[in-house]
Amino acid sequence: MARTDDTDVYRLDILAADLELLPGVRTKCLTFGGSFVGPTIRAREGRRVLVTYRNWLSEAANVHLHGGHVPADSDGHPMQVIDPGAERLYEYPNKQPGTTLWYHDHSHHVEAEHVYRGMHAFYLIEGEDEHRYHLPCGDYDIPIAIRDAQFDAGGQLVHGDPRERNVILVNGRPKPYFRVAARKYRLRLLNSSTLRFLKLNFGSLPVFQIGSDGGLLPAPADRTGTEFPLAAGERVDLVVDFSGLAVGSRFMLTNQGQFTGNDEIEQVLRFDVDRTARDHSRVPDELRPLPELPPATVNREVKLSFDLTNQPIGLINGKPFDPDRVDQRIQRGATEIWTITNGDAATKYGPIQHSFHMHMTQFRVLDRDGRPPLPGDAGLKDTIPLPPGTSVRVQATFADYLGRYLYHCHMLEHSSAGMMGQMEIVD
Ligand SMILES: [Cu+2]
Repeated sequence: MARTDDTDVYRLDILAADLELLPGVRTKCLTFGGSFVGPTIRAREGRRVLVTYRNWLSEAANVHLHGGHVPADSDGHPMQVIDPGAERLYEYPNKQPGTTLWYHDHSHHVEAEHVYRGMHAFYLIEGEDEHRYHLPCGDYDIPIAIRDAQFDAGGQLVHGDPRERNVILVNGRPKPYFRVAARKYRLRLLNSSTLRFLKLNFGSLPVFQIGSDGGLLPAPADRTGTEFPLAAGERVDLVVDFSGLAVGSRFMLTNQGQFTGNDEIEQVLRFDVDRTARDHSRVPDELRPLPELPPATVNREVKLSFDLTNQPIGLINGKPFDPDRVDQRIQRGATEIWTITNGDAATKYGPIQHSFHMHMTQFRVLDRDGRPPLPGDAGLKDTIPLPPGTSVRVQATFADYLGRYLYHCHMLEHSSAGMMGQMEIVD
């Protein structure tokens, strides 16, 4: 890493690595920087980051900064890949509120498999205002990536039937434990699964939601005792208070299983309280005000569905992704309302879940089927669940950059099968 006055400069390799995910077993992974999860990049609001990725794989790959407001040629468009042996420079201006982003592969048709096999990592932007809130920081600010996986008898990852993905990995480890002090922690949770919806549960521990995908909320929301549903790619930023637990006690974060039976509660991450610690952090009454919501001038309808006649084909407004086709032309600076619908309420396989992710900008959820947004829809969002047969209205402003960006289902096997559209920001 190098630093100049206004820029942090990194080099990272995209490479295969044999890693110990399960105890005593080497698993072949595809990685950023040789680890699973890849290295966390810590950026600061207003300070540029340049990353040059060299691809040591025998196949093309690329990098998408999920939730980042970045120039189009640094966005990891599926057709802008890094060929084997080549490298590519990505520019991240970090001109957006501080938040929890992640980066992952987005190469055409294979993003699901690449992410599944390990190409994902955190990218944290620290806001200029962040020190003011006295949130837990340093050793008490922990990014946690949660996802499922299937391993064969030899310990190798199987990218097959998602219902067989019966191992939950937390930062790349099954059922790990984390030693905590009896105090407040900031936990940044990411669902890094390619398909699975999580429903995370902290039981009776005091939990405050302080942020969502795109940054801090205007005020913390007391979500003690509520579940945290997270679609693949979604994040939630929490302050969790362990101070009521005695030293020596343990606490289990659980998930309500999606594929293994509705009533099964999976153990995700055990917290072992092993010490006390001073805690000057706070859950303040107020956090960062949300940006103004300018009036929208354009309305669009976007419908996600499958063509299940033969091999499933993912569709948006009836068409599979075509990199040579622009589906929505958007004036730079425009504010728009998109009504996004899940058209798969009743397929021959039953109702099918989708999610929605927009590149280039963060949006706000206005309503769901005319009703108020869900608790998880609060704040600035880039990824939301889209249950079968439902519609959600979101509002976004497309500022600063020109060029082609994507919107798609973030169940990555669905986007790999074509459930993606292309927008072009024009003057
Ligand atoms: Cu989908």
